[in-house]
Amino acid sequence: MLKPIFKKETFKKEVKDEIRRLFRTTLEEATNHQIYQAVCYVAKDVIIDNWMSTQQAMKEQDPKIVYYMSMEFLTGRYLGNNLLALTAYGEVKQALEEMNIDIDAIEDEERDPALGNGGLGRLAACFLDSLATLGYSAYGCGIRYHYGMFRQQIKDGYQIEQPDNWLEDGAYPFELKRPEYAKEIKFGGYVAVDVDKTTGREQFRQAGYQSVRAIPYDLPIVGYNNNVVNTLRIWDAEAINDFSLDSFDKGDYHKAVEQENLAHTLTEVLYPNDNHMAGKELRLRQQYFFVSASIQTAVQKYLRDHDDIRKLPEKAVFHMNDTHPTLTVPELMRILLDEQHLDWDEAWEVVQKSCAYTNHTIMSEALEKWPIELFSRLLPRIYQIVEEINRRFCDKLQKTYPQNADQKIRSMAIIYDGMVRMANLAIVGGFSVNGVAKLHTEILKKRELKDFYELWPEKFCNKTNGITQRRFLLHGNPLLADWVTNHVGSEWVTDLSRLSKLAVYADDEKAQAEFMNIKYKNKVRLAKYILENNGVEVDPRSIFDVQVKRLHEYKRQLLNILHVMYLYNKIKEHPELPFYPRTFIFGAKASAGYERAKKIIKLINNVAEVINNDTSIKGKIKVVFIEDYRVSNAEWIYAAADVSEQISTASKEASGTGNMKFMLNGALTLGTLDGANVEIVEEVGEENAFIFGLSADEVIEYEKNGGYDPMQYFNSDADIRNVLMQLINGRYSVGDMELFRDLYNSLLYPQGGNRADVYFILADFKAYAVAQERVSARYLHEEAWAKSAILNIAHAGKFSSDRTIEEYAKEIWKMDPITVRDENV
Ligand code: KOT
Repeated sequence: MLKPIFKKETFKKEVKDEIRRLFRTTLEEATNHQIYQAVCYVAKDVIIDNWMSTQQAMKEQDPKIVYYMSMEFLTGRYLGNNLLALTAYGEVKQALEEMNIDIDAIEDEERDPALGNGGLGRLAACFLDSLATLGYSAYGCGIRYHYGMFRQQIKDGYQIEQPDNWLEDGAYPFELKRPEYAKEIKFGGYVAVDVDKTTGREQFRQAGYQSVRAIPYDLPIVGYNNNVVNTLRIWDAEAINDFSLDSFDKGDYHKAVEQENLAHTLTEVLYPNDNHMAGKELRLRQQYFFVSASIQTAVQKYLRDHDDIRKLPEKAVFHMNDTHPTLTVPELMRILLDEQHLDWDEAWEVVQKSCAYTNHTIMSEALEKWPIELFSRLLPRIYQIVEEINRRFCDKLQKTYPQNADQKIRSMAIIYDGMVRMANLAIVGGFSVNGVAKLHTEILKKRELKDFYELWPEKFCNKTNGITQRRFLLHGNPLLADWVTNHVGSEWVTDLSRLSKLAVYADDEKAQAEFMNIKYKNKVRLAKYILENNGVEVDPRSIFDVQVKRLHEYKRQLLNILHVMYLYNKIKEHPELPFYPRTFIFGAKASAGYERAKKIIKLINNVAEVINNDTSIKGKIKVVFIEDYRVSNAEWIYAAADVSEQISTASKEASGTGNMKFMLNGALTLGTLDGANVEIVEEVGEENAFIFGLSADEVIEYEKNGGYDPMQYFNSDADIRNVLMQLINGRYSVGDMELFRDLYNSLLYPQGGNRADVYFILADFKAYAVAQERVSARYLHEEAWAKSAILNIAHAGKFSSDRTIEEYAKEIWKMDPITVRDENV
């Protein structure tokens, strides 16, 4: 129900009052940024009421709580979404219009909180949205990085990283600092043992440590139209003793300086690596910092209202978003043993019943392992506990597999070969392991985690990822959202399965024309953005063919751009052949140290430069690299896409979630049978997508046998050979034959221990080109295209994160929702 404060006249007055209070100025004098802040604070007032009501309801109903532990929450902007969730967006938009203010311009004043890299962090944000909307009690637990994902600039075709100072105003309008809930986090030192004189029990404690104070900042997560406001709690670090005289007196000056520095660097920056492990000491510190603060808080909260700590699993579950928060397992053990004085078996039972783990990738370079030396130096007591967990687990393996214990220990031990293996710790320490799409979970069970699956089949399950329709349709594509509502009613906003009712309109000419018209308008909107931000003019009547995601070799942006080069050659050779104009749109950040990925960005930009300036092809192809791809511009990009490029090497993309966002916005998938693409095609039918390339089984089979020979393709296929030669003949590098030689070499020759063409680009090239021809052919028949697009939307229901979260809640977390009363009625 709309809160009275959002009634237009009241709202206008509130905004003006807020501007006066905050900035001592008038609406007429205020900048857009000041108006944005004022609107946030007006909304925040309402949100805080609901926030408190939610806390009250939790007290009364005492639900089980899920703690979603994640190093990344890629929320994107809050204002628009919060207004939508409060069902106040329309009213606020109108009120602003009456004050001559455009709501888009106000929303545009908000910095994107970019506290994540890509899919994994965005998934966490979608999950929080769904948890609140479904009424589950949840805390997101993470880190308040001062600098999130870097801002990307393209200069001379190269990626330049600029710091993302999202807190430049000093604070974020929707956050609340909660110093009263601060926690102390200890690093280093040694483990001291005291013996209790009466019981004879050994008591362990960390001594000689350095510590920092963890300060929580709470961000409200507003459920859709249900008065629920959950909390995303991100932790910042402050020094515990700022240069007290005391330290000087005790000669502890050095320690004081160190603690100050430690606090300062701890939360400074997000590691910008996607699907890659940063084996840096600071990263491990970050992990323990937010895990310890969160687990201490959760235990304390539980004990406020309950007395038996052994029943913690009835009221709390800790979900580990990949292995990054795996220290949850030993940290909870530590608290139960050292602070709650449970014995080992009791403590272990509590831990095993309250921890669950999601695996998001099988890429070997992402597998987290830490050298014992570093781990035990930084976290001596935690290491001791991990060692004991490992000792008991290896004992169990010895007993269970007397015949082949050595082999089992080699693959399953937590500590092995001088390293602590975090995935193994997460699996042993919890009751649940899940993959993020059917194919991915099968690969985990049959290959990556085969031994664990054989030991504990009951721990394994699949939870196919999802996305929130409230951000990626309702907010990102208002024209299509209205159109959908006109056809199936508005219930899809909280029940995406309602979209299936659209299927009857797939053959309806009027519906098809309306859909194509909406798509066209969204393409105009994006074309304008591209012109303003990239200075490239694109034709909204051309096919918008889009690949936006992190830049990684396994995602194969290189396959896409090589194909563009091939098409361009064809058009130059045969200008007389009909060709439906195509705009190839790329957006991708490469990790700062990932040289080959950065080279691919440079190649895309150089190819764009050549093709976009060649008037002889009459604009048949345009290539655009959208700078600084991020959540806020992503919403517009999905809305405008015709073709969704999901072309990873089969078996490598665990799920993908961009694929779902495109589908929901009526784009057709051009992809391999990888990750969730498999399920997308299962839902919509292969005839409404363009599937090509090696299957996961085929890729895995090749890999078992040492790869394949790309040289065969090079030698036997003139098209492929021509394109590859253009990488080293200066065609796209103003004569510089070396610029792209590494890319060329990577496709044809073994490289530093790697096979040639690890990602099977040449093996899939022709199949991809043929699939692209099918795309062009289909687009010639506008009705056929519109029909497939409408069917994609109609079959996107499964891919709501609401469905995913219901599955987690029922099958893993075993939780029930709460209800929060509307204070207005
Ligand atoms: C791994 C290490 C560091 C940072 C990120 C990762 C990571 C990201 N691992 N998997 N992902 C992606 O997670 C998404 C959400 O489940 C998947 O859709 C996607 O396929 C993964 O690559």
